[in-house]
Formats: sequence, C-alpha cells, structure tokens
Amino acid sequence: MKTIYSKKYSLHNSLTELSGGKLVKPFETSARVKFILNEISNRKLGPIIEAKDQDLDIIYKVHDKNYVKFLETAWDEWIKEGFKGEAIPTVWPSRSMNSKIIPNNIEGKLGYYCLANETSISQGTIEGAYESVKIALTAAEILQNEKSIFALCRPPGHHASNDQYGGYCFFNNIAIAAEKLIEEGAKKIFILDIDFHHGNGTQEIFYNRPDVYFASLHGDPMEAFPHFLGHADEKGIEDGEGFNLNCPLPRNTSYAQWRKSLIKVIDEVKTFCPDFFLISLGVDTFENDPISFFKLKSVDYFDVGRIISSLNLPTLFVMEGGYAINQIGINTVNILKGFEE
Ligand code: 6XA
Ligand code: ZN
Repeated sequence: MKTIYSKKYSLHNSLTELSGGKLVKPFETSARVKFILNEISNRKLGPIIEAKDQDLDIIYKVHDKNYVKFLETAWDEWIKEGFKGEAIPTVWPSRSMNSKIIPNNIEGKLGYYCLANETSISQGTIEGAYESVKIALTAAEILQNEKSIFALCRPPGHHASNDQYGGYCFFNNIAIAAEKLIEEGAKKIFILDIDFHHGNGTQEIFYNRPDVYFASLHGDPMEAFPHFLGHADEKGIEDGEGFNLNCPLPRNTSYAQWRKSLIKVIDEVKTFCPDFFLISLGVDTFENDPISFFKLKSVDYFDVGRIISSLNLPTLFVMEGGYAINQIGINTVNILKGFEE
C-alpha cells in the first residue's frame, strides 16, 4: 500500500495545549508522524510518496469562506493584538448570548470559530493544515488507480465542521477527499470513523446528504470528547435521514465488544454499496492511549484491517488521532498490514 505524506508535517507546531487546567505540551505532535513513517519503512508497507500541489478551492465545498479567511489571518491578528502566548479563545457565544453576529476582534472571532480550546493556533498552523488537505487530496487522486491508499494527514480533521475548529483539527481532510471523489464521478461514499472520538465535524458536514454515509464507533459522548454530538439517536436529517450511524461505547470497552459494533457497521456498508470506502483511522482506541478509555491491544488492529478489507472496496485510510507515541506506528501499520493480508 502506498502512503502519502508531506515533508512539512512539522509546520503546525504549537507548544501549548490547555489540559486539566494546565498549559501542557500538546498530545498531537509532529513526532507522531515520524514514528508512523519509521514503522512503515521498517515493515515495508510500500512506497512513501510526497503530496502534490492541489487545487485547494475544493475546500469551499466543505468549509465556510469566512471560516477559511479567519484561519488564514488568526495568528497574525493575535500577534498584532499584542498577545504573547499561543492563540486560545476565552469566550464563546453561549446559549444566553447572540451567536449570530461575528465580532471583529480576534478574541471574539476565536470564540466564534472554535469548538474546543485545547487546540492552540500558532505560527505555521494554517500552512500545516493546508499540507494535510493536500495529502488527503493526493491520496484521493491516486486511489482512482489503486485498491487502497494511506493518507498520513497531520493535523487531523474529523472534528472540523463547516465553520469550526478544535480537537486538534482545522480542515476536515476526509470530507474534502470525499468531495474530490464525488467531483471525479463517485456517486456513493461510505465514511467509517474508527478513531476513539466521535467525528462530529464529518457528521455535521454530511448530515443531510444521502450520497455520503457516515458511521462512527466512539467513546460515549456522555463521558468523552466532543461531549455534545455522537449519540445513537442521531440518524441524519432531510434526504440524509438513515445515512448516519453512531455507536457510542462505554469506558473500558474491550476489542470483543468494539468488534461487534464494527460488524454492525460493516453490514450497513454492504447494504449501502458505496463506490469508495473511506476510513478515519485513529488509534487512540489503544489500551494505553493517554487521553482515551478503550482497551484495544496492538494485535487487535490486524483484525480491524482484515475486516475492513473483507468488503473488497477501494479504500482510503486517513490518519486522525492516537497519542501513545511508542505504539502509534505499530498500531497504525497493524491495521494497514491486516488489510493487505
Ligand atoms: C481534548 C481531546 C481532543 C481529542 C482529539 C482527538 N481534551 N480526536 O483525538 O480524535
Ligand atoms: Zn481521537
């Protein structure tokens, strides 16, 4: 299997994450990519290819124009305001306020466009986010002639909605890749999100659409980030009704339990019969992940890959989360190797 990456994977390099009331070093670091690349080379998964320049206007099929403009200028505006730390919002349009008017001031704009404030914006963030989109688009392009491909995106994307960033995500890479495949002629796409966290952004983007089915296995939002989306009764609206499937799972979910939900989703994929199968690949379901609470073991990921490949569909893997740095390469490559068995 080919891997698409960008040698500029360190461009987004924030030094701070607000976690447990402290500013800590972010869990989502560029070292994650380094570990995955090493494992791909050591275990000879296949060629590692640099992302190509792409027409990025396709981003506007997924994201609001003013949101993109905001991301492009946020860091400069923050610095101009005289702030010394990295850009983090402090105020939101809460239920008791007017959430329709977008302020001019950068603190106000951050609150408007941010959904979770663990994610700092700093020098290079927007450039890094564009690189990640390029990876997803290059992979989507190559997938037309391959059985499967791995887009080693960083920063991740599945929490980014039409006009909000957070959960380490800025542009929704997998949603943009889906739009590219549709532009090239695909009629039906199935997105399966196996990251520990619910892909709220991807769900929101396709919620009223019957051509992109979104399904997710994740920590129950009553207990886990992003807390405000990902419940089992969210099934899509309008033409999209019946094309959204959430499987929230409890604390300490074992592989055997998780696998049952996976099989349920796989049956949905068979019925839907998509042209392409897209996987939001997170390995923060791992038992030793520092910010999650499932109990999957490294060896289980082979089986995940095998089950995904049993559908025999053109498959695009897009990297999302996973923070157990010493095992991130092993777990990711186990899925991809399992797929290829
Ligand atoms: C912030 C948790 C962010 C989760 C990011 C992630 N406390 N998403 O891994 O898939
Ligand atoms: Zn995650």
